[in-house]
Amino acid sequence: MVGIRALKKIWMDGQLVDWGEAKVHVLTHALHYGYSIFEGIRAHDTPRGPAIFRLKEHIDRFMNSAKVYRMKLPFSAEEIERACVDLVRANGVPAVYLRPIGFSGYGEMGLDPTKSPVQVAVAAWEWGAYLGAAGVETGVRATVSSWVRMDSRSLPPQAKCGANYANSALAKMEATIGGYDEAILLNSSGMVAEGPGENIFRVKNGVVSTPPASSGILRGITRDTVIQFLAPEHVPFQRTDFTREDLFTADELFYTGTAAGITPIREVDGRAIGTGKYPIVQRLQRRYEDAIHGRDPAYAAWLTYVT
Ligand code: PPE
Repeated sequence: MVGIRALKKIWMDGQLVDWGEAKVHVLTHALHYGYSIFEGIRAHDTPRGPAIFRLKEHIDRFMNSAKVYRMKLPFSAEEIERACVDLVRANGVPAVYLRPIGFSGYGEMGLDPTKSPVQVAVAAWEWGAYLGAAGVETGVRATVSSWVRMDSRSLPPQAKCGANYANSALAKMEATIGGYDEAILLNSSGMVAEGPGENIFRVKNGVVSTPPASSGILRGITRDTVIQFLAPEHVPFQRTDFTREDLFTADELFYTGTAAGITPIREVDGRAIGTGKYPIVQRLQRRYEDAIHGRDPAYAAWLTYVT
């Protein structure tokens, strides 16, 4: 049972290999201890062919995740960027999600990952709306998780490490088993942090806010994109911590992420958010769609064309 439709190629350790040949051994170190770092990037169709959105920023974050974890990647940022471009071209599908991953490979078992070789791969697949196409239009139903977002003193959330996603998976499963679409995690101080795979924003009285990086979140690239949209939209903005009850009383709430795009939240733990209309979310969604599809020259520098 595979949900993903196989494309032609995967880039693995410096080469494009056939999809079915991108394999690892069962004693791959990262499979046991979660010692992997990864990225999620999207390519979209534009009038000038496929373009990868904010590739450089994603690969910069990838290199920083490796640095935090002392992972010596055998490829440079430029080589991994080129791998992403080559992969989109080789698969011939314009709209894909790209997943660069660095991990401790097959070598030694035991907790010191530096004893195993580091492998790097980039895969691409077609990934629709992360929280459902309807959710993007009408909003999703969220619940505040009983799981606390892991603290930066135990797992640094700004490094996109595979291990962080065990915490995310616990929250995600709890939400879906409870009949919700998605979770919202608080941090160990009880303030709102983020979703299992998304950042979160709040709109109140025309002001947009989002928790600061110090709240223990992944510093999302879509989060940064939305922040950069607010000045030209003439919407005031602040980075500030907010509480669970600030969620309930918001006029609009939304998730951001490469996978999720900009997805409004219509309900938190059975409380309807605002009036059920998303005027600011809709303006941001329009600007985002124009930017990623190459229709807004103001954001041309964010696109890497695959020609
Ligand atoms: N917080 C977390 C924990 C997170 O995983 C993501 C991305 C974000 C915030 C938003 O970051 P950015 O994509 O740079 O705007 N989550 C990725 C993986 C999702 C998955 O299920 O896999 C993603 O959206 O690509």
